Amino acid sequence: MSGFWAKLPLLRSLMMAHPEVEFIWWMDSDAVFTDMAFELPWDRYAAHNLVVHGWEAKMYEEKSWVSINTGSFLLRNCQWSLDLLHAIAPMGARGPVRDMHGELFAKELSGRPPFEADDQSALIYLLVTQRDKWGGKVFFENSYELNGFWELIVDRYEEMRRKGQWPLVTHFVGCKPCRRYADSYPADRCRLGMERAFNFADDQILKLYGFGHESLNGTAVQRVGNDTGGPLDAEDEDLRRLLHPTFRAPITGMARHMLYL
Ligand SMILES: [Mn+2]
Repeated sequence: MSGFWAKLPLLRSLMMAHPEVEFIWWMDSDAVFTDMAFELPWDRYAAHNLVVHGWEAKMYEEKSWVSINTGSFLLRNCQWSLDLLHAIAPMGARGPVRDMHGELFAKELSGRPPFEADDQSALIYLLVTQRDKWGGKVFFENSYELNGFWELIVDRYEEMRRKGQWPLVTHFVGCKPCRRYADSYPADRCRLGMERAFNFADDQILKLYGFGHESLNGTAVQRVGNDTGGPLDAEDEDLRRLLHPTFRAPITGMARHMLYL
């Protein structure tokens, strides 16, 4: 399978090769993590197998083709998920089948332009037409940006940083400057947005070392603190949240001394 459909066989292979892994997190190559301290609310998903960013009513009532986004989602490593991939895959066979399903999705899903079948539309179509079979195990997450649309985010990083509301993922949907799609965004706008997303996330790590970008629009970095020596020693709660849990135990007395060793 090619194009956006390649994720299906890849996910299947990963699930088969890693039975010890409970969840697979799919992230598109045009998506960036922009909150380095966020911890997923795993407990919330205990009874579900697929966690997508989106809105239930927008899918089942409006049948909107952007009711969910398949650029960043969680898939439980279980038979249900293998069955789901198996149910979607036939719609993506390259050639007449994929073209025919593209036309079907354009007719059945609201707002969808008539292009060849894509995995996102196929998933929505499957859920809309077979809700009883699959719907119960799908979690619609919209309490945080499991998938954040870049255009609504990249100009607001400074404001978000002030308010402490960081988007977990910034996804550059539609930034396809090499492909020259009619609906592609200007390459310069995409590139600056990506630069800003990277710098915004990078600053969260650099801060541990006492540095930060002068501006999110450029690569120049400046000193913002004096704690450049031992990031593991960081006192600041926000900084300590960035550490792997293994290193996050309360650092006092002897423990602190041992860390220095
Ligand atoms: Mn993408």
